[in-house]
Amino acid sequence: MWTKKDLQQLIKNNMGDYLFIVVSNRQPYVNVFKKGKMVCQRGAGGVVTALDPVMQACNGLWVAYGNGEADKKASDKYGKIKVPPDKQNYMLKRVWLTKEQENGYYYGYSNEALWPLCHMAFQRPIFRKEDWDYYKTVNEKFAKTIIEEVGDKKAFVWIQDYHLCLLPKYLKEMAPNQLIIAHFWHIPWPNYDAFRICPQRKDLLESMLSSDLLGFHIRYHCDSFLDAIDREVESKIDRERFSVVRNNHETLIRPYPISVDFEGINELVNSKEVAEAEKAIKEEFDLSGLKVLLGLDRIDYTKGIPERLLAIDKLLENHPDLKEKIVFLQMGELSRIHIAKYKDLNDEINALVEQINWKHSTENWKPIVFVRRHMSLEELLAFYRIGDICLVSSLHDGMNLVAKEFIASRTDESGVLVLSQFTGAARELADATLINPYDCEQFSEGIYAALTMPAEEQKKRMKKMREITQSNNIFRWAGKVISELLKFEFRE
Ligand code: GDG
Repeated sequence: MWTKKDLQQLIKNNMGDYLFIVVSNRQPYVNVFKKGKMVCQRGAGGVVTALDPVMQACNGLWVAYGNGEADKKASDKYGKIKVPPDKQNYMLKRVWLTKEQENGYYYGYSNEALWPLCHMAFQRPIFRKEDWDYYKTVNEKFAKTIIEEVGDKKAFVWIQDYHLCLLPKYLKEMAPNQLIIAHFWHIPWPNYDAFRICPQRKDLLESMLSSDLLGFHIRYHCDSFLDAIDREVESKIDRERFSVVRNNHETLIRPYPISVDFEGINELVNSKEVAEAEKAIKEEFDLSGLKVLLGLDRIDYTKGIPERLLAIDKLLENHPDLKEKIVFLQMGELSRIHIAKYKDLNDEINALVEQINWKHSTENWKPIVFVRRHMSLEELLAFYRIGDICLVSSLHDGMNLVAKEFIASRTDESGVLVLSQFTGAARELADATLINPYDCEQFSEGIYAALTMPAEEQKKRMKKMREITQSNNIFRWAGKVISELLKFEFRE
């Protein structure tokens, strides 16, 4: 089993004098003002959890967009700041963007074109020429920033996600022999019929082939990527080796399923802080005596939140005896709210919650509690513990970490995961109750099966899923990518 220490050791033993650079849109640490004071907060999520210790072990460099309100004040004149605040053992270099650049590159091309293009959620992508121009400008800006830092050294660069698709091409053009590049794609890769509508598809694919290693969550996404290459780019595809050779350069395509810090969650979940948070949540929402169904998502149209609400509605229609016995507690953080579709989704959810609660509520009870707020990590783990069932109903999802966090939090091996078959996580977590979020009847019966599942069966399934999540943990994800990356040799 991979641990944080193994990962640090791998880097210490093999990185030598080479630089290790991580590039992402989102930063690992953000500076904000709290009660008039400047504070430095660690970002949430798997990538930071896995790569922060790696960076600490190798004095690496992390390049990201500086979006925090106090970022400029906290950084030096080059946009640099040593992090973490207490140890200061690696460098974060912030890239500054104008409002127009953020709009075109982040909200526009990344999230109104690429995000809907890659997720089969029947949301039409919008390809605006101005957004594409900003996307190119910003990717080039990231590239120049990295090259400035590299100087005449050699570096391993690990790029994260769909915001920085053109970065491999710019980097290799600027420094052909100094960089070995890995790119991890955190969202699904669509099938060719969906992908081919993208006017910039050739530029995207050709740039991605400038990487040495390209990672997706599951094999199916690797296959879809190779199909796109087959149709669009003149190259030699080796389906056995999962590699593409173009202009004498080989790119390896590999599946690396991302995960969570299983051991870290297991330690923290039994702490005093989590126990206190658990008590507070139970009191706040008056959950005693009720079976609790949980939902937790960024509010995004790919996560199937309306479908989940409709399944609860159907469940109560088909099984009215469940009234006053269950409650569905959904937590949702607002996301990308500047984009019209996200605002509409929010309104749609409000209307559905209102309607379903009105339809089924009794004098002392309503079936749905919908809360929009950000939770601390302790609250998050407490939240996973108070439920009997966790509902993950994405219409399409690269992996879905909520599912894995729920599993990791259930140290007593109780609880049922109801999981969409369209998540990457469904490949590993086959002992979940798998549902199709588009099939309201089947989804609601899945919830009913979960509610009535005998304790012994729950335990059997949860145990298996915990074993899988423990061994396929976040450090394994990072360790596998970095081990492969370290096998490449620099060109002379
Ligand atoms: C993309 C892909 C892939 C949410 N609310 C709070 C909070 N969260 C955390 C969860 C979880 C994370 O946000 C959401 O991760 P997901 O994997 O579910 O989804 P995306 O944001 O869409 O991520 C996805 C992922 O990249 C990684 O590759 O799995 O498929 O779409 O970790 O816990 N965390 C805290 N408070 C909250 O209120 N602390």
